Amino acid sequence: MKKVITYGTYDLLHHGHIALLKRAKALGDYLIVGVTADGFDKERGKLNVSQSLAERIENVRQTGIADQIIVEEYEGQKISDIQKYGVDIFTVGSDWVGQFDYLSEYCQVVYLPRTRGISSTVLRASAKPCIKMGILGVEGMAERFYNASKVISGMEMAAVFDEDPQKLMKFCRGKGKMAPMESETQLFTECDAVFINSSPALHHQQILAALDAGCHVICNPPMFLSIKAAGECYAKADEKELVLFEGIKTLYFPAFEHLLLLVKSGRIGTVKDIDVSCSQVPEDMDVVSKDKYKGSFYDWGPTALLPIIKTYETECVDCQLINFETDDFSYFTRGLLRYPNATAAVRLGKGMKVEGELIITGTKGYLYVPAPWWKPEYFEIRSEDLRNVKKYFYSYEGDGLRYMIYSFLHIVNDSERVPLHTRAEVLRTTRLLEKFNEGQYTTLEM
Ligand code: C2G
Repeated sequence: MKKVITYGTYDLLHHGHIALLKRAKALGDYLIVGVTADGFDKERGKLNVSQSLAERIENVRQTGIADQIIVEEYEGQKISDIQKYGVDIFTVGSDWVGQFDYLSEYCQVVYLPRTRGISSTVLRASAKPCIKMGILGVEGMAERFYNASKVISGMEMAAVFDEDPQKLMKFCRGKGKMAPMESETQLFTECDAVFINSSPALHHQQILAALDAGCHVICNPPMFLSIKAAGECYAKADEKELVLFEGIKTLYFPAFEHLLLLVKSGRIGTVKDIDVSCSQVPEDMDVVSKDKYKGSFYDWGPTALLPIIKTYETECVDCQLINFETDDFSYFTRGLLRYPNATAAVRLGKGMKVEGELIITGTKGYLYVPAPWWKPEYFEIRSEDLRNVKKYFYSYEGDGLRYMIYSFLHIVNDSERVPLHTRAEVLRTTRLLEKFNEGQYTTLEM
């Protein structure tokens, strides 16, 4: 009996998939179909899959062509499947020519012609309108946001505005469809959604204006500097039925999502302490140090507080901050946070370098993420018996920003979807930022 294997996502199953499955089956007597797990698609950068694994398996099952369906969960699984099931032929569509030649060491590799004119991407695009996205402010993250958006279907980068006309024109150069706008108002009118990439001091007014004009908002952290601003902006988002999303990219990395779930499941027992460090020494420190909102606590606070706020799920009882500063700019912030039954410590540097690791300490063990933990690829769970270290490996595509943009888009398209970052969590961070903004900390001269 000749065994054939093929793999795919099979999102919104269409006649191109079916033709491929039929041709694959015709190559032998028994067809195994590997359907990609959601996590695997995410890791290989395929972010816009609309159907769940269960639905996609059901699609394939209903064709009646597959003799066996398996799930493809990780890179490298193909070799192990071929050996495990005694496969004679591996096949896949011609869009993959050359990419699976390495499997010919294990079985015959056949690339079958792909059906023209149909794809899941086309079907997804016709199912949902394309979101027109704008950018407000061309400095910092704007370039990376623009680049990451290119790989995401269902949205197009349409317009941009910056107060500085020269910087605006420079940003638009070479970006075909990106139209420079004459004002903030024009930007909000032209777009369905906007990335607010300005100084935190401007966020409050800009968010209100964007929402008023009917734009969904994704905003650079920290989104708010006061609880009052947060309250007003969320009320406006509710009134207009629009999404207001704080864009902290760490939260959407596959590894980070998983480590939070492991901690929640009690894998390291009850969490009693969290130690978080982040730092950056920018090349243009002279320029950066002129803007107080680029200082250590404003810049790193929302990211550093994420693992703490996500794990403790309750209000901080006491927070002591010590800040090294000159002329209102903070270079280093050390914080000690007390929760009803647990503690946390942060060390945040801007123009000062610390070991950027994350340690979540529990009663049974601890979770360790090496630097830079905010772009996690790897972490360990360690316990008393040091031989018993469990290691977790992940990968991410690009610089990781695409996972965040994709989550934003998902919420924009599906109002029932629960955001990963809740309002209560944003407010808990805002409370600490407000305290800091009011100067409630101890100062040391830099
Ligand atoms: N296909 C096709 N014609 C189309 C579209 C897709 O023949 N118009 C084929 C693809 O070449 C692939 C299969 O249908 O062999 C499944 O396609 P996808 O669901 O897009 O999966 P893909 O990302 O190609 O995954 O490990 C996963 C595999 O590498 C392939």
